[in-house]
Amino acid sequence: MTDPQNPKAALSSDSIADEKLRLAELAVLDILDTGPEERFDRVTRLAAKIFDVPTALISFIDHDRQWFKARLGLELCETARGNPFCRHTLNHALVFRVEDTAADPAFRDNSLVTGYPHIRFYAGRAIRGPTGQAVGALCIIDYKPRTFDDRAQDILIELGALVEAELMRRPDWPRGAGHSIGEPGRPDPTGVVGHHDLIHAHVDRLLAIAAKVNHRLAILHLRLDNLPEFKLVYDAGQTQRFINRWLEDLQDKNTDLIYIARLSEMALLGVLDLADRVDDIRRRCDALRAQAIQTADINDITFVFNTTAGVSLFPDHASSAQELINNARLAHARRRPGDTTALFTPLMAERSQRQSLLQERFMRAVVNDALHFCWQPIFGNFGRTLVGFELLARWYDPQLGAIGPEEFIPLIDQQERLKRALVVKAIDTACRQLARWQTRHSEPPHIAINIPGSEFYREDFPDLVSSILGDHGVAGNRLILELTERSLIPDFEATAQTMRRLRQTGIHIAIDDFGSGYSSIAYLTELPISSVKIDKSVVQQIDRAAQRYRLMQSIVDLAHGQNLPTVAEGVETPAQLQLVTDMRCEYTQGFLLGRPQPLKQTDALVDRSM
Ligand code: G
Ligand code: MN
Repeated sequence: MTDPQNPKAALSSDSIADEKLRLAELAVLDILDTGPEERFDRVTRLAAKIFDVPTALISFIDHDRQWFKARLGLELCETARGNPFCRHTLNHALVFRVEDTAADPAFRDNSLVTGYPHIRFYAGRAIRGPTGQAVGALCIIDYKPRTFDDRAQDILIELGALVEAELMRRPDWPRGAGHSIGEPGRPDPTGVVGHHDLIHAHVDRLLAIAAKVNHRLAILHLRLDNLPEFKLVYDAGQTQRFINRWLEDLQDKNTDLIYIARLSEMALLGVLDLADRVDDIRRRCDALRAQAIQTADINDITFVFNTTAGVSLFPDHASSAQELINNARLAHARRRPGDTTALFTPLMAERSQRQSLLQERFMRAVVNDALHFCWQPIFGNFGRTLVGFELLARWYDPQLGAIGPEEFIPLIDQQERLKRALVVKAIDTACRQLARWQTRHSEPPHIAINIPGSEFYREDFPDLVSSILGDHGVAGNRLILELTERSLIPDFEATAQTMRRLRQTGIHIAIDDFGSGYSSIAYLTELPISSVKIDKSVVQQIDRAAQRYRLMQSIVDLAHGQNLPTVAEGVETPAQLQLVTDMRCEYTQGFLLGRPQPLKQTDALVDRSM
């Protein structure tokens, strides 16, 4: 007769085992030890009438007691929490019932059955707080056995929903100092199913209350940047305890920090009650971040967390927890280098939307092999001879149009596999073409390929290039690998070593975009490179700004001092072409002489010129 202890009917142990989370939820509701209220008494009266029972109760389960908010037909105002009726109810997804306690060995010896109030029949439905934690129960009790069918169960479930709705209707927040409603101490929340749903629901409730009392909230995405350092020294248990202590401490010291939770290993979510302040939000967040020094009594650990934060505001930036949390995370991800706290702006969302759209469509393009290459000719400045091409990756999306590498390369920066695929495809395309050209021309044009630093520095990169050259039966001496100065690491010895290994197969190396970044003379003097490509940001200004003209001239002279020829990139006007030629710059690549073009035109140009 006892409802079978069917594990499927019971809630997952995750959502009930965490007593601390449950109690935090109860604390938010702030209902314990409040006086009787008509809106709850109404439900117990209704239940008693519908089921024709002498007793109906609404109770909340504190850590050591069961406390009654509404009680009809019962003298007690609280009982010890250990009683099995409420324990089962809390654990039960639907309705927990015992139709006859005297016939049920699990209950017949219980003191609430053998003594006051002599329960013979019990049916209870868990009451959940806003984030889904079972905080209490609505139950009906009789002193004689009863049957309880599915229809009765449905009604009790509905009545329970009424109680829950009443609970939500309490505009009792925010309160004064020391009102901690967070749930810091949740052990390893990462990977707990539904954890983020709980957090969202919790924050949503805070938003609803804030809207009612006209308060502004700041949603913080806080990152513990140097947590890995801590974990190098301390084990998982110590780390967990330390962070919990730190979070509790943070809440104790900041009464306006009304919620804090761990979103993931490294990231925390904080909610600050700004009341009607908003002007000093960044200062307030920085102050909060600065409280990172913690001396925990666990093994006398002292540690300073380096934290960075992204912040979004309610109601300014969004109205749902989900969006606000996303916005705060976005603000964090898009903060300027060096900034420790960044406030969300709508522009960030726009950019990120375009980026996710691009990302998604780009992945599809890669899968469908829809990337292709264009060939931009490079000419000698003395005699206007065709000397080679730069192979440029292009992506044409039917909806978005042509998208240049400056936009799609950053999309794959974190995607090693895609980057490698793109590089292999470029080298393969170049070698295949060289193989064809070398059968027709004694002096085929050079082909230059852009190589990302992360690929270049891979241990097996020189071997990869050699093997592709071998596949097509071509020598390396017509291939130029372009490396931007930004992508090179300051370890000249390591860089030079890789370059020397590549040079052994005859491959040339060019420094690309020279003059656009932290141009180092050492790149030109200490590395075994073959040419220097001068960035278009320099070249395109030489006919307008004297200072750029002098910079260009210095770079050319510097390169010549090392016996390195130069390529002027981005030449668009005859005036620019004249000036770079006068400077004795050897080669030109730019729209004036040739745009990036498809292979067919490239082949025709080669056949005409060579
Ligand atoms: O930095 P890198 O050498 O990879 O630069 C090549 C890029 O520069 C290509 O995307 C190409 O389309 C672009 N480009 C080439 N010539 C010109 C030019 O004359 N003007 C402009 N604005 N861009 C050019
Ligand atoms: Mn290039």
